[in-house]
Amino acid sequence: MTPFDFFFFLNQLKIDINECVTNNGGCDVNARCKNTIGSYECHCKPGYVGNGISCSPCGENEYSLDETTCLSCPENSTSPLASTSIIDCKCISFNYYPDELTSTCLPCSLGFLLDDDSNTCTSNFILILFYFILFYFIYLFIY
Ligand SMILES: [Ca+2]
Repeated sequence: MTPFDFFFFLNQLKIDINECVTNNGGCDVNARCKNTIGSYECHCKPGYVGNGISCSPCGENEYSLDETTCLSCPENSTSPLASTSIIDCKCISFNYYPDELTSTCLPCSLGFLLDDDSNTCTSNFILILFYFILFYFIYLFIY
């Protein structure tokens, strides 16, 4: 048996060290260590990007579907650090609702207020009255 044959024999036995057992295999704390035969791999967790040895969270207004790219949330929406889905992007400001057609956040129309469910705008009588009086006085002021 030559040395080559011996190593071939060892390889056939699939003798492997599980590097992931100690110190997460040297992967980032925000990475998953995957043991393989003869080696190991580091993959950043969802919401984080990097090479696995070093992983950074996607920022506010961003989310990631894989470990390579942070994607931007739709216009007028924001998300917590290390978000993993576009669902984590919530409308940013007062009176903005999520519009399914454009997949963005749009402001409620004049005289409409955002419902408690944060999904729909409903006409508001007091607000309409307020705008009516306001425009009336602007009209009186101008003419
Ligand atoms: Ca291994």
